[in-house]
Amino acid sequence: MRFLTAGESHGPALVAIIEGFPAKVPVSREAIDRELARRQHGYGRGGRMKIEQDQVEILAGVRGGTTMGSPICLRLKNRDWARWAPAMAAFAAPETEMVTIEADPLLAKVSPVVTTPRPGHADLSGAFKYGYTDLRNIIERASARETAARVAVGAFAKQLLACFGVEIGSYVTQIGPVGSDVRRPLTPEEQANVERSPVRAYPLGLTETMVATITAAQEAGETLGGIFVVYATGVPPGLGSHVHWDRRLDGQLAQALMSIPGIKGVECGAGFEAAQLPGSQMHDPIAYNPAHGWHRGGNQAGGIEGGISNGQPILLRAVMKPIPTLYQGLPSVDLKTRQPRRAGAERSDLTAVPAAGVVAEAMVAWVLAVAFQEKFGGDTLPEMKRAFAAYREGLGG
Ligand code: EPS
Repeated sequence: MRFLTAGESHGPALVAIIEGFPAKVPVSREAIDRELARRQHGYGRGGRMKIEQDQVEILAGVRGGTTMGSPICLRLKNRDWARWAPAMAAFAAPETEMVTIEADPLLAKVSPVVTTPRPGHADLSGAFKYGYTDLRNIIERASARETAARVAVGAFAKQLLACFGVEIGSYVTQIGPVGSDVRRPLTPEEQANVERSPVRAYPLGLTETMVATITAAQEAGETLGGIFVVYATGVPPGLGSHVHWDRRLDGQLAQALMSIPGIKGVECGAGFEAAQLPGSQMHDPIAYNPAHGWHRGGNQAGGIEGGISNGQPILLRAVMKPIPTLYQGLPSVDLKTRQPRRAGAERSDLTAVPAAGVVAEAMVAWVLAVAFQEKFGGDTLPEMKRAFAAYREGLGG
């Protein structure tokens, strides 16, 4: 199973193709659109989120509300394309006139041609790699707008996993200097409350201070990063493998999270705190009783040992750096003149940590769905379910 996305931030649309997704999985448009709306939400998002109202169009692979086993093709239209068409057209020579942008209190127009790279963005390294002086060619695809397509793909993975009782959630534990160290799966009720927080915070009590910190950052012309937790419950033991480096589930999950724009670090379970713990406090005691089957005395491992899921919830944390587009403009050098020049502003977010948690859920869902299909095989959901039931029975509780 694999997926690809295509699309520029201000092109006509984002598309995704999912290949190898099992047949006969019930899917709903509402479930996909709900995930897309969650990604758009969050105090500190930029003006673009006021323009877009992401809704999925299914072009192939689904019939009558179930998957068909054929490639699934999705499209998300970019409403903003209407303004950008002259600058982004596929065949006509791009217009270099300033583009009037909407929904940004500080910017009225942006230039389609950008020659001063923003420190921290893909601009300069992309310019070196692809040989451009117009950074628009890099910015458009490096934009986190692409993560909308991933969220739509992840919604398919989530719906497959739900058939096996796997649920995935996330919450923000830190924005800038405000935060807590909580890292555990939430109850469905707690997770529902997180969705009501404008910064998707847990503990909920952090919300007000986080919102105030974002507002203060805006006034200071700054941006903020933060930390989120992403978890999966109901994961059976035996996903991933110890036998090869690229089959280790924790390695796959870390790669998937690091692939989200702005992510600079990932932890599994106790993560970096493990450095300070003696072995006796790190490793989760193993217990068994006939009534409850196998269980563990903690989850410092984050649900993965030896690169294999151990039946405990999967628990991951990731840190997102502050958004690299600052209205004050960071020190840089113009690519054409090679003279010092402050990087220009693009419409952007003050912080996108709440949205990054939703994207992380999609990526975790995808990795787990692939691991499920590897373990339980099959071209159809009923085949996977039979293999899953037989495996569960073999585990003996
Ligand atoms: C984003 C869309 C983008 C940005 C943001 C996230 O749209 P626009 O450039 O039109 O405002 O708001 O992207 C970035 C912060 C970035 O650095 O790329 C989205 O859909 O998430």
